[in-house]
Amino acid sequence: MSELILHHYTLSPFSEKARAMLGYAGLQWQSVTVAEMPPRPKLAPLASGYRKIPVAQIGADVFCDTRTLSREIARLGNKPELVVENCSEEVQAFVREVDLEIFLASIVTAGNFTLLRRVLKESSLLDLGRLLLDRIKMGSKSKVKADSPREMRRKVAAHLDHMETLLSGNFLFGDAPNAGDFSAYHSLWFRRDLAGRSIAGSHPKVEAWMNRMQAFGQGTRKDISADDALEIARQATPRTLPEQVEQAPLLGQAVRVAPSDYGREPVFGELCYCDDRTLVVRRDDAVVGQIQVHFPRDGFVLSKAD
Ligand SMILES: N[C@@H](CCC(=O)N[C@@H](CS)C(=O)NCC(=O)O)C(=O)O
Repeated sequence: MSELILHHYTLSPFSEKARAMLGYAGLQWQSVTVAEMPPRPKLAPLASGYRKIPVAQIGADVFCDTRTLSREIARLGNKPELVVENCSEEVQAFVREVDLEIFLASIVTAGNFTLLRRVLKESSLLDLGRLLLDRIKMGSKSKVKADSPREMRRKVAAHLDHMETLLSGNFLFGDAPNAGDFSAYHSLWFRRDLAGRSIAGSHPKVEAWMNRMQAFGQGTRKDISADDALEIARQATPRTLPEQVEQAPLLGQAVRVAPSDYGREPVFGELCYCDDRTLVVRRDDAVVGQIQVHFPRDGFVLSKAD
């Protein structure tokens, strides 16, 4: 069993991206199911203010955003192609677009009765109302400019056409999958597998690719409780970080780190490591003791804490 714990929920596309990468890497992992919206009191000591899902944990180290999480999965499963920075410029540009613009357009335009029935299987009507309000509030504070529904539908259709042309081999960028495939997969999973929107007729190669992606499975999952995960963090010591080679301006100082797009709730702590890919913030938490919270550089804003 790897020490990796994934804090996630069933209906979350980015959690599905993480589950799919864990499957591709053939890992055994531990699972904590969290609520679809805050408050998440038992995740809070670990996530430290970061509100997006999924979050991964290895002992007293916490990984926010699937970009940092994928590095851990790549390391544990020896799959360097899962790390976006290890891929070509073309793949990196593709990932930037699909993980943000295409994701938002796919999710916002997916809604239908099939999806409603699926969501109501996981939660009550009252909870669904609360979830919608939560997401409207999150959207209103977002820095990402919202397109009209028509433009979003056009973007999704153009994206599917583009994928169909990319698929001359088994995967989007060749014979083996890489970070680009996993970024494209989760939004289409939401549309096809949750909302029941067929792509087989109009985009047969994309449909066959989705099936190939799903054939990797989700690895071997062992459910543990949120209390178990907290206890694991409490018992652990944060990992030794690589030697700091460049002098970063805020190193050793109290900082604030927050996503630059949506769900911009910040994490406060001491900046203990920084390179061109990663930021690590150290915190002393009343519940779990000392932890290190890891973020990607890309898509996060680092500033001095007020
Ligand atoms: N860039 C983030 C995006 C994560 C994301 O947007 N997650 C959604 C769920 S799929 C979320 O957190 N929604 C708000 C919530 O669940 O509270 C990543 O790669 O992990």
